[in-house]
Amino acid sequence: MLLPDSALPNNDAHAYLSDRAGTIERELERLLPSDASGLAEAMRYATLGAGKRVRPALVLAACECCGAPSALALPAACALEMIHNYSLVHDDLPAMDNDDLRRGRPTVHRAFGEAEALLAGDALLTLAFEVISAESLAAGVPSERIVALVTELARAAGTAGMCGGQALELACERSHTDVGHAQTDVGHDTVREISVRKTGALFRAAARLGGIAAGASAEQLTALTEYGEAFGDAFQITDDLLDMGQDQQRAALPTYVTALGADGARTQAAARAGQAKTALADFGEHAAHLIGIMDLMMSRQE
Ligand code: GRG
Repeated sequence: MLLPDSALPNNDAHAYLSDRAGTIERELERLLPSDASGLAEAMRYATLGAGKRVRPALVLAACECCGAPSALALPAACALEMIHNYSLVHDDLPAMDNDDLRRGRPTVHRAFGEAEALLAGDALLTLAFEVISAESLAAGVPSERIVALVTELARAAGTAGMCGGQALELACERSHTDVGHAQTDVGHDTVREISVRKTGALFRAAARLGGIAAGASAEQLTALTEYGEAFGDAFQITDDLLDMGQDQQRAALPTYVTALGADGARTQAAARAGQAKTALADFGEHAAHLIGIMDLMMSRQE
């Protein structure tokens, strides 16, 4: 059950995020398959019990910001989190980043095998679209809004968004390896293009999905879009700063830190976080949770 949307103080983003993460966890638990198959087990392992749940919390907060109950946006929030988790499973595979650990435990392919990890990712992506359509209908979201939600999610996850960004990063990585250049040669524009699509598209979609589920006006949706885009930039730059010098494999990838330097990246992150918050000015105190989550992400240490 969702807490009544007004039950949490506006100024405590940590409490808000933790409460909404609990709601999302319980709903994911219900929505994921629970049969005895290895596929269901791998999907649950990939999704449950870890993760900050930032994207789905943003979906709920954006819906509330527009004055609608967050229950209307819960299916879209869970669908977005399923897509995020599928992307992590596939990103960890040997053909991509070849990671052994994710969220402090063995990656899905390490725990279940490569073919099983591929299928678990595929099944999470597919389930996301079942959930955002069928569960939104069951929650009482009008059908024209559901069409817009499905379109939004598909665009964010596909060629124009996350998959396209990942492909661009791969191409960039390979061309630089082929000609023997260091990744430090990759400029800010390319880093930004990769980041906006690979990471930013899901944050942009998070803010917009909440607005669409709520029936936001065109002006409200524009403001939420600006917030989501700026949030995505600030989040990725902060991530690059946190990753700085942490992982030799990641050091081969172009980042905001290699493109701007650490000080330049910090300045840029702060500027984009400020723009995210300013974009919500017309919502007044209804935007407090969205603003609080932005601040929380800027101060995170992992
Ligand atoms: C394989 C189709 C395909 C896409 C992969 C998004 C992506 C593209 C890969 C994820 C790898 C990565 C480290 C991306 C940067 C974005 C990012 C910081 C993801 C981690 O998000 P958090 O911090 O993770 O929200 P949790 O674990 O909290 O959910």
